[in-house]
Amino acid sequence: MEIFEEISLNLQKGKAKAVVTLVKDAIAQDIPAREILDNGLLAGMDIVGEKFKNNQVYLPEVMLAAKAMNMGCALLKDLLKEEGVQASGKVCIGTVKGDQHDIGKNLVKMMLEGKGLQVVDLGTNVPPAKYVQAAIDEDCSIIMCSALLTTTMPVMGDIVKACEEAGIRDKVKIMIGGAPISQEYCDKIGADAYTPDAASAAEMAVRFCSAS
Ligand code: B12
Repeated sequence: MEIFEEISLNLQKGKAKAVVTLVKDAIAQDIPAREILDNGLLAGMDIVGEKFKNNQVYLPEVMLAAKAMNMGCALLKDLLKEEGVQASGKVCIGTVKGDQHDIGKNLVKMMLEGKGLQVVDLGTNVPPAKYVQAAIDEDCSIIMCSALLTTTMPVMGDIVKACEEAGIRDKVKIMIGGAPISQEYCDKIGADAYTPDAASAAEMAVRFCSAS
């Protein structure tokens, strides 16, 4: 069986130890980290997501798969860092209040660090005031918000308003993302940018940091 398929299958079964071993094997075979991520880990997580939607797997299985995903991703962290000129700048990132999904946020964080940006990770379930405080205290040029639930998306609008009320809206860019988010939603709440994946999120962040 191809190694990507083995990673995907073990991730779907929530076998974190096997995923870690396989990812290490793939790295040892000089397979690019990006391919291990896209064709192994993310491919497996896509299938889990589809099965969860169709009630073919339930929450405990998804939690185990998510743990395996995060452990596999951690091994790729340094390898995803890009060679060459590194950007500079500081951003804070978090998953919005009411939302515990952090796999996407962690991937975005990894890509940002890979580009040389400093990242303040606020974790999950982050209320608007905490983003604002972090941006002020840590002097961040970008606030990055992740949401995976349609019920928590509106918190992103609250974050835009909280920045306005704190008088920092012209000093920070606000970027939003997560599976249910779209460019249309970004425009609607007055955020500065939406991108659909972690790599494009990091590219956009670098552009904002170099312009500021
Ligand atoms: C894993 C998972 C979980 C895990 C999360 C574990 C963890 N540590 O993250 C657990 C089991 C805990 C979980 C719980 C729940 N989940 Co859930 N979960 C998922 C699942 C299967 C995968 C999500 C994921 O990690 N995808 C992989 C990552 C890499 O993708 P991503 O997050 O979209 O991130 C990418 C981009 O969006 C982007 N991005 C992400 N963030 C940002 C931020 C910025 C600034 C930018 C620019 C880009 C960006 O870059 C990333 C990489 O390319 C999805 C199904 C799906 N298809 O999305 C459901 C899903 C999101 N969950 C769902 C639900 C309903 C729930 C629960 C309410 C279930 C329940 N009954 O309790 C709870 C909610 C808990 C809570 N309060 O948050 C629904 C949401 C439906 C909706 N319309 O809102 C989904 C869509 C499943 C479904 N189809 O029903 N879940």
